[in-house]
Amino acid sequence: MNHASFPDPPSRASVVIVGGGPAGLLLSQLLHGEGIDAVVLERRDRAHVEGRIRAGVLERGTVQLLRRAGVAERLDREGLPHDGFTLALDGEALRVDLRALTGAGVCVYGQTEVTRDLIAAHVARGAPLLFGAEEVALHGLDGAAPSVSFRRDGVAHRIDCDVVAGCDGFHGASRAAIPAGALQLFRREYPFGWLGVLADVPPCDHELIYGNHERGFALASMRSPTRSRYYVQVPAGERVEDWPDARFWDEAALRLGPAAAARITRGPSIEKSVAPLRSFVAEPMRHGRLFLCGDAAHIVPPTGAKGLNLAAADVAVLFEALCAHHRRGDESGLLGYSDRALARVWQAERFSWWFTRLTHRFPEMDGFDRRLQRAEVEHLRLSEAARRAVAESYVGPAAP
Ligand code: RFL
Ligand code: PHB
Repeated sequence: MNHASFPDPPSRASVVIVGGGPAGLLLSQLLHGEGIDAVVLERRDRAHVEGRIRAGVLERGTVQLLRRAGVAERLDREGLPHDGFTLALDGEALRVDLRALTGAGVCVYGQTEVTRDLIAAHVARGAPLLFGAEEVALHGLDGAAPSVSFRRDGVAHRIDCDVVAGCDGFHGASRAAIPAGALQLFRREYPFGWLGVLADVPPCDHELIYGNHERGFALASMRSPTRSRYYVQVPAGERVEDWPDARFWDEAALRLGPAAAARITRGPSIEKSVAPLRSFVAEPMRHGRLFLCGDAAHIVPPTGAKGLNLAAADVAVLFEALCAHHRRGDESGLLGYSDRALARVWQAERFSWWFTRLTHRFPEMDGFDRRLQRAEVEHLRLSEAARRAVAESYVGPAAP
């Protein structure tokens, strides 16, 4: 693969960022804006990174951070402001009015678009974003002079730095570079995944619908007024080939209930994939000079739409700490990074776990559990305080 359109690696940088997903790209963009030199090392090529379909809901804090990074021009034009969402249990709908309950809403704008905007900004500025960086290895994390080595187009490179930001996702090299004894891992695997379909059809509603049906969870989401994203819960290990479009649409319509089903426009899928569901946290999120951000440190099931927003929240905390370190030699923010980030992470873990339990069908569930799910939704219907608590978690904290 020829990656020659991007610059040759420097031999030194203040910050080496491993991973060019949203966390790594956003951190790099913010640092360059403050005149702090950073290099992003991304294993895959640009087309692959820009083609991944993932999250769709941005919290207000994430939108504000993207504005601060100077990459929100298209987001502000094309992002869809949402003031609420609907919970549909066995066809009965309950709307959670985010705006009335919290004074805030969320923005629907695909992670794919966020990533494209960030890459375009890097290219426009000529910032070092190196695709095709293979065999990334981290060195000297315990000392004051860490470095990162890698191969690109068959050539070996090494970059010396002050700090390494591990933004390389759940399967990356950064977390794996921390000695096992130095990390505590917390995890929950769920016995199901989400089968997602993207289609160029108008959404069935102007807001998202989270459906809980006897046969399992379904979600009606969107990317634009002409592009829809739907999901249905499937058993772990399900194969996409077993889900021709007609089967998918039948299942989504059934689970979302008759009112939504009547408004669903079917069309050929342009993307179809299964994502596993898990909850995962690695503590602490710092080891010496390595700072983990985003999926490298934690995973939430997508139900609460928190994965991308948590990655952005980590980046906000690390960025602030790196600025203080760079400008004033103040290390306190870096030393406190893990505790500060984890406080937010566990709030999102709690909400995502709770929302998943409320809306999914677990294999071991019996009539008692099902009645509890119904009672929980009824509780939300009856109690504005309960709805407000859900709405506050969904829109996320106000940016500091
Ligand atoms: P990412 O996006 O995984 O980016 C990590 C980047 O690091 C690269 N990389 C390496 N680079 C160099 N050397 C290595 N050894 C490397 N190993 C990996 C990868 O190629 C990649 O470019 O992590 P980041 O930046 O922390 O961003 C987090 C979000 O992407 C993630 O939380 C969400 O997308 C999670 N998620 C979803 N979240 C939602 O809120 N709603 C969703 O609908 C939703 N759907 C999803 C998802 C995550 C998925 N994954 C990870 C399988 C659907 C899927 C399929
Ligand atoms: C999506 O549009 O991909 C999406 C929306 C809300 C979620 C998860 C995924 O909770």
